[in-house]
Amino acid sequence: TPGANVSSFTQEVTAVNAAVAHEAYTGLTASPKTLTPWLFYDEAGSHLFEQITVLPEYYLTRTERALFAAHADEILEAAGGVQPVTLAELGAGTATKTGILLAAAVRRQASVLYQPIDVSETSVEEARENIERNIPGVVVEPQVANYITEPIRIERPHDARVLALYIGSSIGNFAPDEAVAILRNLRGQLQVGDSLLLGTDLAPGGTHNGGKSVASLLAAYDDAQGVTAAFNRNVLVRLNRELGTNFDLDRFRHRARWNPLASRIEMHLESVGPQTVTLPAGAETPAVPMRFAAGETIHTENSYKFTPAMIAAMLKPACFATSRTFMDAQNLFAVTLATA
Ligand code: AVJ
Repeated sequence: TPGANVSSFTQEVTAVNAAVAHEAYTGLTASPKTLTPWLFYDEAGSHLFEQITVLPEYYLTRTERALFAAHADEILEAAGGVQPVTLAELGAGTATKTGILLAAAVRRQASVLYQPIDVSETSVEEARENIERNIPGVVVEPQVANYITEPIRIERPHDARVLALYIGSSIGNFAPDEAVAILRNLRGQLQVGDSLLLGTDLAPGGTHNGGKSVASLLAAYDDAQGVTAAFNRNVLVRLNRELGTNFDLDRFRHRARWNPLASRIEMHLESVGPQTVTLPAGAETPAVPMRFAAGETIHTENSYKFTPAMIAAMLKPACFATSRTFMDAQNLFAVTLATA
């Protein structure tokens, strides 16, 4: 009935609001102040991220796409062999790069089931439209889920082998122990013979790496056009709109830092002076005045950068065996194929 639809929509919206309120309250009353990166991806933030992926400084997306283009057939051959495959993607977004792999899959079998899983309903619907329009033979079954907090289910039509995709350096948002937990959880859905394709950004310096300096890495997270700055600040726009906070956007600066000990880029929003921002009372939380000292930051994102040893150290405890690693000529980015 229409009534049932309205109420399930309302429940969903309420659940998202509650999660946003919870994250804002716990993160902003902590010391140091933090916000979780999934808060970036409202409609405006998802759009800004799409813009980031085509920036000249942001080499990640185009480098990974080139690796897919060069090795798609090899990847599908290794993942499928004589059996059909189904592709399931964690954090699929709009799935712009996945098309290359799906096109390779439909060259090998008449029909391919593609299962994109993402928190953003608008993104997976866009993925479905693009893929079904452009790649005949692919059937898209989107799943709207937070793969960190909610169980996922992967379908296996006609005993197909699963090729799970966790690409785009999405895993880089998580600390090493969380990353292993995510991979273990995924491994629990897979059977022996299934595969994982993992996309990771590579660390600067080091013997594995000729082509990446800390400066070029920082530029990828602090671009000349200010798109990444807008993406970072958008989280404050979102909190102002959804929770009624009164962040003054002109009083927080975008900062990107390289943390060599943790091997990660950190994004922060830095208070330009002393100021107080109010977080209004929520259902279960009182109104809180948040005081910022000059130069104090909200830590909004970690983006881990890997060495080959770090990639192996993440896959092994999750019970995946590395079968192939593909890197570009400059060793900017790695795509690792592993078997369950
Ligand atoms: C979507 C997590 C892979 O870490 O490079 C881009 C997000 N943040 N610019 C990344 C992001 C700033 C991106 N990931």
